[in-house]
Amino acid sequence: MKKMRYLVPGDYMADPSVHVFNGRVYIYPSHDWDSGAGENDNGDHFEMKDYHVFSTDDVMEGEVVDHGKVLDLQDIPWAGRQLWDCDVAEKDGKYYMYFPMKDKNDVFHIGVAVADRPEGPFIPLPDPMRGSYSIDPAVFKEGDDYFMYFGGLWGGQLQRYRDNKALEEPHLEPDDAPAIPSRVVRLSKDMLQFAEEPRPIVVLDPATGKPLTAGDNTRRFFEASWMHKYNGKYYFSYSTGDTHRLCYAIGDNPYGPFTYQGCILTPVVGWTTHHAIIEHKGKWYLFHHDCVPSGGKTWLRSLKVTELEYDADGRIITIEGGGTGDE
Ligand code: FUB
Repeated sequence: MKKMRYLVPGDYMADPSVHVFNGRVYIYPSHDWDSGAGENDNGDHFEMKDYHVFSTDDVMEGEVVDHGKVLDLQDIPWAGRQLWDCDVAEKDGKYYMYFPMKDKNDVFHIGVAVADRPEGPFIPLPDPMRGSYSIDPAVFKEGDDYFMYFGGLWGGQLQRYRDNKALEEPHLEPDDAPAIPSRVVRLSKDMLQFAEEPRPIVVLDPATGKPLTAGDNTRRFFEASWMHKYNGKYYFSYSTGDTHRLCYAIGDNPYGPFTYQGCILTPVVGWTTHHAIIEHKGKWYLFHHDCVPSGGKTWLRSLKVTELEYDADGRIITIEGGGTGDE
């Protein structure tokens, strides 16, 4: 049985984004709470309203420090509701938090908040990033460039956009059409805007060389993008949403295309699954969440970590999540 650790047993934290800054591991989760909102496919039950930051110098055994509340929805000028999965990037000693939130018209955009230290506090900009939409930003640094991966279906609103334009009618593609893709965009030098039009992330079927289809819901992208690099290859990983798996695909550069490889984590207890992968002190870790401590309440998720391993060919060894996918 693989060793798993719950990182914040006293509270409900989900959607981890994790980075090593100045040699220390910093964790940026969503902060779940029991708002009483009814559960639906729109995700109204995820009514989060603030962020905390956590840090540790030893992922499996060390003390996990709660740096307290670092950003509150009521301090964000364009706020409507729902602070979902955020991420943080460092450039020239400043820390940039990217967070998805619905505006006053209930449309998701991605905002930026800036801090002088990785543990915040983060000061929000008055407006969201121009041209931003949907959810789940994850930022990856490559040389002097920073790439943001983002997007999520259903409640994450990605089906409302095509070619970066809002559609009159949201479209979920027919089963045999290419799946709706995650997006990637290079950030501007000041880290506050997109430097280009977002591009689709294409995940190819290794057997046919063609994009995965919308009906292939045990393998196609749904939400929760993450990017990491291993042995010179780019590993794009994501949740399959309604089939509750974390999967990955490998490419030769940050834009892709990526070729589908397999499952990182089988379903956990709870509907959503979400993750971050980092290396620290020579070991690799998978941060994720499940709903075991809340007794299966899908809107009250708990942060977990376990070691992640590769085989000799660079394939990630699948980890059992402990759920069935039917919870
Ligand atoms: O936490 C709200 C949403 O649930 C996230 O944005 C998704 O990735 C899923 O984990």
